[in-house]
Amino acid sequence: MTLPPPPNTENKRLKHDADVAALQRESNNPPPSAADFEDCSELYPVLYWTNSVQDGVFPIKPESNTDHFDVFCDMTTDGGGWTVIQRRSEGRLNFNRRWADYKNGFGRVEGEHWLGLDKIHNLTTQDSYELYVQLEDWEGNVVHAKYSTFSIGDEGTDYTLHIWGYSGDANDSMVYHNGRKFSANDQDNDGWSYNCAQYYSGGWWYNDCARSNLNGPYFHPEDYHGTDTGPCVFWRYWKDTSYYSLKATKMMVRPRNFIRNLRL
Ligand SMILES: [Ca+2]
Repeated sequence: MTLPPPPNTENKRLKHDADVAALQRESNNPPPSAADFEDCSELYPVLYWTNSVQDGVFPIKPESNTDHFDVFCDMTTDGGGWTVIQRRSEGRLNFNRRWADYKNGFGRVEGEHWLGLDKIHNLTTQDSYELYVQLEDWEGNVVHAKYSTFSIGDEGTDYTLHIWGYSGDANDSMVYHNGRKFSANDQDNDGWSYNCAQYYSGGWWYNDCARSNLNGPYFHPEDYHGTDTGPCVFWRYWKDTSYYSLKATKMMVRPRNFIRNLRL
């Protein structure tokens, strides 16, 4: 059973043990896990070798990023190797934010957060990426929507969304936004005469507004009364309505060939 070494650690493996020991003594050298992985999928084999496959926070550095940064890695869902880019789970984090916040990211990666459009762009353009959207309702049901193609352009394109190739059991509610620019409450790039992000609250790739908005306002069931309450965290074609406010959401990405290329 031959395992492919991760990038950079490969070079270090070529050295003799003594050299490795000397390398470890270099105090300014970051640990091999710190900066050498372009995403969670590259980290997955390392965890596998050390019998420590589990979800958690790890530092990564996509090709285009100059520094590494922490992300939450989902190493257990659908084969693992997923880099989480969005998560809602309890409604404590405000998602009604300006463009700059969506660009740079907000929240804490170990909990509710938005990773940031620049980072999502750098991640999803270094290879062919897929997207996994996991949704949970208030009755304990969990469904997913998987897209075989997912990337977003850079800020010069207003982070234009490229998404298609749906599979799953949540029903597609996102290809409607394919080709659309990102909008936030202070930047209207949508196809509506008013500002979708102001109406629906939360940045998204609005078309003529929403068939889905996972960044909408979060409600517990006792506080939500359908159209009387209004926009929420929704995925229209799962519940066949835009007025069911979801309990939990998770969006995550990995290279499309991850499973095929994985030789464990
Ligand atoms: Ca508009």
